[in-house]
Amino acid sequence: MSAAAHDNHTQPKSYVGFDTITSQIESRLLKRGFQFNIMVVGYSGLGKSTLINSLFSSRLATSSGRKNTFDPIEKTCEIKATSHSLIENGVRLNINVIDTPGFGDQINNDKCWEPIVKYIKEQHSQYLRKELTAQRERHIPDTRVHAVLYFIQPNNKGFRSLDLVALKKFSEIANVIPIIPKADSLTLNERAAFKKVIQDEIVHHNLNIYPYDSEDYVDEERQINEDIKALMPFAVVGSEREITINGKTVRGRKTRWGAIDIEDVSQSEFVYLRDFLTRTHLQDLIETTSLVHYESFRSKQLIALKENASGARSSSHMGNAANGTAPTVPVALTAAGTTYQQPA
Ligand SMILES: Nc1nc2c(ncn2[C@@H]2O[C@H](COP(=O)(O)OP(=O)(O)OP(=O)(O)O)[C@@H](O)[C@H]2O)c(=O)[nH]1
Ligand SMILES: [Mg+2]
Repeated sequence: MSAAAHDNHTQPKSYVGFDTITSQIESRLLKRGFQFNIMVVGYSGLGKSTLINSLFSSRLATSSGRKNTFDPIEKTCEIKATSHSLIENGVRLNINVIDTPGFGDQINNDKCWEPIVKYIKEQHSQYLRKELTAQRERHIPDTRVHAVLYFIQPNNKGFRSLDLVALKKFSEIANVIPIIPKADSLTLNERAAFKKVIQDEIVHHNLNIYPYDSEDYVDEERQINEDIKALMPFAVVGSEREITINGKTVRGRKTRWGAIDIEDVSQSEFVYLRDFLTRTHLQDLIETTSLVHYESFRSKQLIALKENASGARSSSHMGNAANGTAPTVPVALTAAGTTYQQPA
């Protein structure tokens, strides 16, 4: 584009009214509501359900893993999605909480990340199939996973080998946010040291943790992302209970060392995580899922389809991706058997 075309700003002589487009968009979006799909992954009992409930100040998740050592171990990592609708000041947020009980519970955990990867890809695949139909819906229901909260055991050591493999796999296909849960089990010094170990391992193993750099970001957004990266992994304390501290009722926990208000930033980074997920990056998480992760899945699938189609033009059931016709049954998109339950 030439510089002249770029600078050609004209102020209408009288008020036209197209500046209302932002409120027109707002009212349309408000009517539709927003969809946010959040997944929690980590060993049983690390406080996944408690944190989700604390984050959205609602009862969205119940503990679904093993309650005691006598309970049978699930055969595989099962995936359970539940839907909820939250309304705040007229804004409706539909949340799918995707729980992954059984992760890391097996004697051999070699492949326990597999059903999770399959689930994430399957949501992309479903979306793509709907996009490719001749009469596609105006609003394709979005079940793509927008954020994966990955819980690291607060053991003061570092990643286990399963964590490393799982994080590598998940971060290639979704926005991964590492969490140190039950931060009250570490002293402040231990917590700082543990965070440093994790941050170094993330760099050392080249894990692509959200948020990512993008040319589209302005300086301010870049700075926020730098600050977030310096803070990660969020060392949080979760609680669904209310306790009284100095005459004030707060959500907190009573520990051996005293009472903790989970929103007290000197003791828990819960507020930083909540602000990050809801106040600063909610839209970016949704957008990045669509523009980065889904896009990469989509282009790989379409290239594969095109190659298949050119390799077997005579095959009657394949479409021709090159001339834009979608196959009746895109072979590359057919669902592999999964063990998850769809939200109601
Ligand atoms: N000390 C401490 N305990 C916590 C914290 N968060 C949760 N808990 C407790 O840890 C136990 C397990 O919490 P859940 O939220 O059920 O853990 P989960 O990861 O969802 O467990 P599964 O669903 O079994 O995989 C409960 O007794 C919680 O009260 C925390 O921040 N600190
Ligand atoms: Mg749970």
